[in-house]
Amino acid sequence: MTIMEPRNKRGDASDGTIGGRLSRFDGKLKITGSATYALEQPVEGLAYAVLVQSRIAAGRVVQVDTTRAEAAPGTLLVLTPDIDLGLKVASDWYGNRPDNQPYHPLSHNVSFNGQAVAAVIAETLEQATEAARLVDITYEEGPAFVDLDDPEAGEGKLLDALTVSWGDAETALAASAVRVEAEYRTPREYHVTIEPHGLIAKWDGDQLTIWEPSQWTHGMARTYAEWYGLPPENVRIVSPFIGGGFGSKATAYAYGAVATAAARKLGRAVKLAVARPQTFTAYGGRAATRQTIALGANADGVLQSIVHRGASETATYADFPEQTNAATPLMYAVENFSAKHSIVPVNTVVPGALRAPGKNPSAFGLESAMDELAYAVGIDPVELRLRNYAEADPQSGKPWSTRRLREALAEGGKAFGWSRRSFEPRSMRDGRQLIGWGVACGTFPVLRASSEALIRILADGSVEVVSGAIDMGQGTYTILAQTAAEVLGVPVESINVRLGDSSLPGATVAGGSMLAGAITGAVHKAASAARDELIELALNDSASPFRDTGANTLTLASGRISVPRDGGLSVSIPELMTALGRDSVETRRNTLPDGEQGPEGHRKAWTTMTSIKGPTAGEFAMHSWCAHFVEVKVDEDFGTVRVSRMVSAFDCGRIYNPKLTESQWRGGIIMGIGQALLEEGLVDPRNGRVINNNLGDYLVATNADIPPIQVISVGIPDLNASVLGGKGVGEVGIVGVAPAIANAVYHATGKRVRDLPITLEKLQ
Ligand code: MCN
Ligand code: MOS
Repeated sequence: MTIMEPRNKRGDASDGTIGGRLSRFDGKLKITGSATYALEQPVEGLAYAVLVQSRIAAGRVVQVDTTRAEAAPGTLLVLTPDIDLGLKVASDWYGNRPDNQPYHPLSHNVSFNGQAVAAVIAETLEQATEAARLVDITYEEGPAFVDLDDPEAGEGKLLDALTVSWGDAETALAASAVRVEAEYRTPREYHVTIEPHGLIAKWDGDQLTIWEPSQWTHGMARTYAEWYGLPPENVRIVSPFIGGGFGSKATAYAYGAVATAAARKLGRAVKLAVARPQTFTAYGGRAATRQTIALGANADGVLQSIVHRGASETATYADFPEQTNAATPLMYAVENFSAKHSIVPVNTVVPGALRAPGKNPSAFGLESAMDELAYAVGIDPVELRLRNYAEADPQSGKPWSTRRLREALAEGGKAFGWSRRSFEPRSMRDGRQLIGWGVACGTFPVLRASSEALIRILADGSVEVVSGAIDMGQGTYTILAQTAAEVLGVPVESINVRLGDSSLPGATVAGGSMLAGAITGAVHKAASAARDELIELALNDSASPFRDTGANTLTLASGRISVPRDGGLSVSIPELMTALGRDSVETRRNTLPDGEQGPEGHRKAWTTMTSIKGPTAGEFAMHSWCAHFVEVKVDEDFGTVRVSRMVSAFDCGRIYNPKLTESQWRGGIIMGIGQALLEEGLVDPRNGRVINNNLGDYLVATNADIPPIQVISVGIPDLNASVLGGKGVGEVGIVGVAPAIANAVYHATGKRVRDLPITLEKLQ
């Protein structure tokens, strides 16, 4: 899908380059309803699939009686675990694949309440919904653990790869003059994207087309292809617009296998919309976590030791660690350190990545603990953080590539008015409202991956930018147009960006806050090559009007090619293309390292996580940083907490589009406010069912919960982090918000809430 309307009325040419504050090109299409989402694709002859989810937490499906469902009007097919779908297990994110193992998305083994166990396909959605109700399933129930704290679930599995230690943490802790130790907890949390999940699947022979919202068209296409034993190019994922993903739309799930298998069996296109309640178990949200942090410091608050023990829940059938010690070793200089993380299998769908996985709960623990230490020592929480400032990465020992966290604390604190804060809890009030001011820091690693892009300069002077990367609202369309406009010297209005299709050039996942860096790098490279080629043609082609100018160099600006001297020849791109007799100049470039060239290397790079480089892969430690300053008002009588003001300062390197970046930061902060005060997946202890599985009962922050949020950029270009000097933006905003709020609530009330969300009963 080409965004045909990149016309930003306020945008002039200078605004259209990198650093310009353009509005999102897709914004108007989305809010006016003209963006066609996956499930709105007009596909002929659709049949409708509805999932049947298990009602027990653990056990076996012993019998599925489909008689009543099959007899219902409109039923075309009922899929059960007894019907062989002929699928094979696909490889994991790193491309590892067990040999020839069969895969059935509807299993006899039930590992969690809400697991897909059957599906009905019918002529209409209503008929399929009714027939799904008539599928009679007999279960044999087994024992289930539904809670991270179930004593039967045990201590879990210690993950050696997540153990971090240096010095002698236990001894140094025992010898420390000041010690604080506490347990911090976060509940199950969910993505609740406004666009729910689902797909339309259509087979043409052995070609499979899937319209499905996707954070990673190439990665998801690989999974589908492997399920069906097809060459990768036979599967096409189409995903031009996405109504939010937050980590939940990066992989293909069981329901995708159900819909594609049903479409193949029926020889008809099938639409499967995962209903909102089903989204709570059709894929995993953020795992519940608990962690104990002990900080040892001297009397001046200088850290001597950190001892950290954390655990997160996982599924009984697969592992996903929500790493509680992801931020702990990075934030502060400390000579003695020990952190371990375990996963505890319970009967849940396997948890998944949700905006800033790991870093988020990790920062909740550490940044709450630092506030506790500030009060134990009796020094200001900002001052405490500065006294323990890490001048290099304490874990890897490498220098920071850039780390402007000191500046973030200074600028954020200044804008907030932190110096006017009184230290004592319960010392600030506004009538019956207790006022509290809290601070906390956050971080997110710079991950790097390769991508590919195609640039086409057309005869009419317009330019196409083409990639299989996606835009789920974060701004990819817009920043790629800005990148191409800058390199090619054409107005941003004449650039069309085409994204969201696995048949287009390869791109890494829109995850780990790395897509912007990866794909602007590829577009920059392809556009530079296109510019060079155009100038080369202008200088050397026998039909070029520049042949007689004697020029040996030309410039490309404002859509014109010119001899760079006063009065020198200047022609527009269309004039030149006409003279040259060309329809287009086309370049395709990738940013793969040499070892990953060749078709297999390409495929691996785009479709697996193997080529992703971590924050310390090179000479430096590279991360984004932030400092959040929060004011809360707590009603003394009712215990209700409102966030009344926020200032957050960020170091994300160079910012490609400040307007979009500010939205990203605010979006993360708003999710953080919801996490701090509202969000909590509630599980019925009797049967493992997610009770609040809808937008009415699973509370997320709404406009009324959100105060003015000032965001400040303190970053400087970091050319180690990416070609254009930017670091990741999309996730860091949420990291540290919840502890900043918890710290503000402590300052307001004198009550330390260590388990999220901070609800009024915890303040009684
Ligand atoms: N950007 C910038 N300058 C930079 C880096 C980024 O201007 N130096 C801006 C650009 O507008 C870019 C956006 O920030 O499009 C995000 O860039 P980046 O940090 O690279 O993140 P990704 O493009 O990889 O997007 C994924 C990231 C993640 S992992 C989650 S989770 C998340 C997020 O983005 N989910 C989102 N932001 C979201 N925003 C929306 N609207 N919806 C989601 O589901
Ligand atoms: Mo983001 S949770 O890495 O998609």
